[in-house]
Amino acid sequence: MSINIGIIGLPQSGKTTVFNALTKGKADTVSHATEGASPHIGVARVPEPRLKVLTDILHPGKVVFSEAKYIDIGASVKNLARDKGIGGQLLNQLSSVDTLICVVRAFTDASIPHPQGSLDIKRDIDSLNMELVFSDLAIMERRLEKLEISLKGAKPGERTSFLQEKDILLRFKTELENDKPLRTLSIESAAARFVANYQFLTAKPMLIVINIGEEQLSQAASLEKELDAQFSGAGCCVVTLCGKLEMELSQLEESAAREFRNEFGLKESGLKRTIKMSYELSDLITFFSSASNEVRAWPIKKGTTAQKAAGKIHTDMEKGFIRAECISLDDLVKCGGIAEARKKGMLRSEGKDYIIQDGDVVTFLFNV
Ligand SMILES: Nc1nc2c(ncn2[C@@H]2O[C@H](COP(=O)(O)OP(=O)(O)OP(=O)(O)O)[C@@H](O)[C@H]2O)c(=O)[nH]1
Ligand SMILES: [Mg+2]
Repeated sequence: MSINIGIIGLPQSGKTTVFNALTKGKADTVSHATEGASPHIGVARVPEPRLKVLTDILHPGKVVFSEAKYIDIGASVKNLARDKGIGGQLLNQLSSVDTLICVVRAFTDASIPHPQGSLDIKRDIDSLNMELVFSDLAIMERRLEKLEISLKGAKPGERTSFLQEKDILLRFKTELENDKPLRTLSIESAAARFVANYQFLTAKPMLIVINIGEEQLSQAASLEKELDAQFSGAGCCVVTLCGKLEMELSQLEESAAREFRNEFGLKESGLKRTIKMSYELSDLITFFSSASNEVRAWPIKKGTTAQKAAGKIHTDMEKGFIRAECISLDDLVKCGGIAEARKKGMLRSEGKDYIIQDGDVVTFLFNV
């Protein structure tokens, strides 16, 4: 499974720059993207220090990290600054992502005019949030109109489910009208099904990336703290990132980049944190597989069963699932190896309904 993260933001906020930094990409940031241009797509390796711990114990020939896919949707995001709101192709592209990254401009540069005429981080976050709310409200209204028509012609057996849907949509609508994004609500399972169906944008986790200039690096932490207090909440976090500098560093050899970072007093963690936060916001946990001389990190949704997790590696493993041999990374470290863990009886044998835990090291046994 790969996780899809869509990058949005006002024009000229640094979306493509941040995209390049995250994915070591080289997409053009000079020319404005044109209407109808195809989005930039790239992947980033998700930082996972536990793979090093695992490698030191198991000495595999190969180590594979989880990946996150980033999509710089580009051109059509211009809609965000206009009255017409999110629609058409942009809405389709946004609906299909798991998580949103919202790039907000904090850097100052006289040669790059701000589309709103002035720099105002909070105003820009508010207006992006509002666009997402409007988009969801429009979807709801369209669906409610259709439901009214369906209700008129409904057979007695169909009425209950239509009425239930209407009820849920009206409830969501009230919350949105009170500026409450759907991600902040605790939604019961019947309603959650509808949310998943409609792919509401405010139901998606969101990472707000504050794109600061080099000269703002010394205020990065305090700015992040201030905005975090105001805008973070359920499924939403804030991070500051020096997009332009990180993009330039991402194009350098690792050793040269390290030297540069030291000079700037720039911790690697800025970029890594952004990747990790966007990954974790997506409600994912990581388990590790170790087989045929390869250790690998796998992303799965919280609550995934052993049998379903096996299917992420290979469909045959899911179909022919027998059992999973599991151990937490902590226990494996204590034992010093798989063989020792087995001897000590620390290697658990789990059935198909076992819920995989973050940090489990798993070997699946299966029939072909
Ligand atoms: N000085 C400075 N310039 C930046 C920074 N981040 C981005 N820029 C510049 O701002 C301009 C726009 O950056 P992009 O990354 O293309 O922004 P965008 O949001 O993708 O723009 P559109 O796709 O046209 O909406 C480019 O000239 C960047 O080099 C920064 O931190 N400091
Ligand atoms: Mg761009």
